[in-house]
Amino acid sequence: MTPQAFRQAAELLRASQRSLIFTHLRPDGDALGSAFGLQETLRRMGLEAEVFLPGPLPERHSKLFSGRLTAVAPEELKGFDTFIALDCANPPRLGIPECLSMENLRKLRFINIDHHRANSIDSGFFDLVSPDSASCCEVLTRVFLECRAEITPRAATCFLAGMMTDTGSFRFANTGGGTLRTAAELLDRGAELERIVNALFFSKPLKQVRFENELMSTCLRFSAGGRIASAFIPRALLEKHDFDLREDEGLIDLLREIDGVVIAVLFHRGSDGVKVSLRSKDRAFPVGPVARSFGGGGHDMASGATLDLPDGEAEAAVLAKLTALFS
Ligand SMILES: [Mn+2]
Repeated sequence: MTPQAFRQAAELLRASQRSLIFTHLRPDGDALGSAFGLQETLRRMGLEAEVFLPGPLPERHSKLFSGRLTAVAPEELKGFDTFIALDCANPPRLGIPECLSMENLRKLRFINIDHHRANSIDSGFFDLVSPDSASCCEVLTRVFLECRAEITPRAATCFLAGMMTDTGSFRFANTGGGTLRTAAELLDRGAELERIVNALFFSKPLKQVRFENELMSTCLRFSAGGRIASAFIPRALLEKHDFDLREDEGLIDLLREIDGVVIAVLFHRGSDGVKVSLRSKDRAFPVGPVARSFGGGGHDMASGATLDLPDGEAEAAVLAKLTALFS
């Protein structure tokens, strides 16, 4: 990605008058940090910008991010000149309400900014997809650094929160030198690290701790001589602890952090089949191809799929493919 592409993105953003910002369904820290950091930065430029998020925010995110629209009536679209999609790899994941329709949104200046290599949105106006960046927040920060826009402490906090979310606080392999340099610029601009860490990492609800303890003591199993750790999350356990899986992005790390484990696997029954999440700690044992063989997707180190099979069969099929990687 050339500096010109970042500058061009900045010019187009500056030329907006009133932007409507969308991100992906079930937004994570990167999606929310991108949306609210961009909103703050555009407003600081004297421009108007609204973030649209239909669903509720997870508790820990509401400690960092606020000020969103939960609905936009079709007639209100006339008030916007720019539609911005952030951190979203494909159109269905934007979760556009039927009443607005993608067709109508495409009539606005449509700016698509993302870091997913497989981004398939194709805005028809301007796409900035930078797979070299570890997060969408890193892309946006580079855009604003490139054009020397003012990044307020509030925006810097949003962007750093997103960068930390998508890099596992700079532990994942996507962390590059550029990631850390960009993060350093945000700290210099007043990003509140302590607030981010307390909100995102030191605020686990007690019911979640109790749920995790029982999961680990009753459902953990090992395959391939301890190199695969897996757990099938029983629905009864979720109900017992009143725990919603959507509240959690880091559950699989309980398995990944175990010494000797190379691949971590979590199963649970969703509305359309058995959901499996896969994480690898070693590039020599990629989990992307395994997920794709079951119709799923993702990359070498993190992937997932949905299997239309009974619980036990789904679990056995996935573990058999994974075990074969070690033979
Ligand atoms: Mn992201």
